[in-house]
Order: sequence, then structure tokens, then C-alpha cells
Amino acid sequence: MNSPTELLAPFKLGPITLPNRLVMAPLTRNRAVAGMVPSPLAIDYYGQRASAGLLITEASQVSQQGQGYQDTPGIYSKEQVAGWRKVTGRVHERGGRIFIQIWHVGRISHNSLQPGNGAPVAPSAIRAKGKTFVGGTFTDISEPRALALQEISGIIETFKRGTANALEAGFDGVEIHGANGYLIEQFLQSHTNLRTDRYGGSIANRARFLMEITQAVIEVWGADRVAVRLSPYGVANDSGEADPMPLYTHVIKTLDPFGLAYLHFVEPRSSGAGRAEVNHQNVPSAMVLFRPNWSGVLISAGGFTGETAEAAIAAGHADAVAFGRTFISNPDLPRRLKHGYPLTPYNRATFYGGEAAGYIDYSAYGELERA
Ligand code: 8OZ
Repeated sequence: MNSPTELLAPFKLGPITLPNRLVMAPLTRNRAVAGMVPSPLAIDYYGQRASAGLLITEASQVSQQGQGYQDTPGIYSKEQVAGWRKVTGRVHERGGRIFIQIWHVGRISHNSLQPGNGAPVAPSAIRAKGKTFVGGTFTDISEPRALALQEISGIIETFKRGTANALEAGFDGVEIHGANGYLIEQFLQSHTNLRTDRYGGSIANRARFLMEITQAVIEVWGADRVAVRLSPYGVANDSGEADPMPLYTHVIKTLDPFGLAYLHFVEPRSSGAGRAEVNHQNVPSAMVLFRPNWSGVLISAGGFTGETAEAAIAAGHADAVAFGRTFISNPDLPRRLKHGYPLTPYNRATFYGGEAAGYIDYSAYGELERA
């Protein structure tokens, strides 16, 4: 293709300027070390990708209870903050910008990961169909227990503390993970939330948990450093709303006045693409559908190519486009698209867990030849 002019044009994201509109999507890699501290290899991994307009880290739990897979990093301990500090230091040294994605998996977990081997928590005690990755294998998700009303403010507090930690760790902002079937989405969606208190029932009640987290996180850092990721029409992790339009229209319209750094969508065609190569057919486009309800910056992710990303920005459907799998195997993705260099295919076998192989050994284009 020709050099993509829109994708490579600079962009203002609140107080920071992105040199291009190519975002590295949040990607779970399961390489954290003891204490769920980001691996020393993560310093190289993120540093190698610093030419992205914006890097978003892998989902990082705000508490041990929020962990659902083996070896995912946290943002709740001093050691984790120290580990992340090295990552942000390297990225900034290389001229990059990096947000951390903060999450709580809710029911998508396993007893063995939980404090005291307890049950994972959820809005309601409804077990998710599916597997989690723990002990090196895919294992059935555990039976959850419903959160008591008085526990909810404590969980909101962990998002707030995670954000304070992220600030201390040198990040440029936080993205709240409200997508892909995890705790926030479990509250949003009617089949996973059967509560009868103020966090369940009506759409406004189901959205309350997300709104309170967003408010709490903004109090730490200001709205222009805070983002939210959503996956309307998604099916990942046993999720899915029968009629997503009223729910997501409400959520997006209610988030709009906060003045967030950006709203980030997982396009429905790629829902669950972390686990398998999918390209769901006859599904709507989240960015096309919901752009009219959002006055701020919009980032979309899910199966884009250089051409389709360029077209989405040119058409005004999105301000920036996030690439996941392609960024794993092409650390210098902006440069490759700029010059039309070929893309290196990714190896799914090394996505989750392991060490350097498939993590920091993908080279920039031409690097091997020069070496
Ligand atoms: C793939 C494997 C494990 C976790 C998500 C954080 O779906 C994930 C994830 C993806 O948002």
C-alpha cells in the first residue's frame, strides 16, 4: 500500500501528543515473575515497541482477587510498581508513551489463584462456561460467589489504589478494562448480573459499578489520563447481551461527559481473538455504531490491516487504531507500514507464557540483515 498518511499523522490525546495513530493493544502474555511482578523481559518487550503512537500494557490486576490467569502482572504491590517503573522508564527513554490497562477478572478465575484458594467473585453466583489458563494448562473456570453489597466499595477502592500506583510507576495514564467478559462487563450484562440492589436490575444500575470506578480513578489522576475499554456485541469469556444497543448506548452516553482521554472498542468481528483466529461474520462495527454517541477520542481494535485502519480514520470512524497480534511480531510496525515493508507473521504458540522466545526476539525489519 501507499504510505498511510492518516495513520502516521500526529494526534493530540489530552495533554500528550502521539506521533502517529497506531496504538499497541493490551495483550496478555503471562510472563510475570514471582509476586506477579512484570518480568525483566517486559522492559525490552515494551521498549522495542516504543514507536507506537501509544502503548497499552497487558491487563494488570488491581488485587490478587482480580487475577484470573497464571503469571499476569499486578499493580497492587510495591514490588510490582518497582517492576513497572523500569518498563515505563525504558519506554520514555525511547521516546514512547504508555498507559496501563487495569482489570479485575471477576468470575473468570480459578480457586488456585485466589486468596486462600477461595471462590472467585462475581455480581451473581453464575459460573462461566469456559477455561482459564493456570498451572500451564487450560482448566475449567471455578464456581464463583456473589459479592456482598458491602464488598463493592472495596473493589472500587482497589481500582483507585491501582491508579495511584500507576501514577507512581511512571505511566502516562490508565485504561479501565470494561470488556471481554471480566468483572465490569459481568456487572453490565443482564445474564451475569441478577442482583436486586442498586448494582443490578435496570441498565443504569448495572452500569453503576463502571461509573463509580471511572469516577474514583479520575479523582486520582484527572479525566484526560483515564480511558475505558468496552466490547459491545462481544462474546469472549461467556459474555454477550441479548440486546446490546440500549445497554451500550446508555454506557457510552453516560461516560461521555467525564471527558476521558479516549474510549477504546474491541470490534465484535474479533471478539475472542486472543484465544483463536476468529473473524465473526454478520456482526456490526462498534466504532461505526457508537461514534455518534461519543464526542471524545475513539480508538478501535480488532483485525485491522494498514489499509482498513487508514480507511477507518479517513472516514472519521476512529481517531486511532490499535493492533494486537500484528504488534507482537512487528515491533517496528509504524515504520513497516510507512515504508511498505513486509509484515512478520506471529506465532500463536508463544503468545501465553514462556520466556524470551516469541516475546522479545521478533526483530525490527532489516535488523537481522544489518547485524
Ligand atoms: C487472552 C488471553 C487471556 C486474557 C482479554 C485480557 O480478553 C484478556 C485475555 C486475552 O481482554
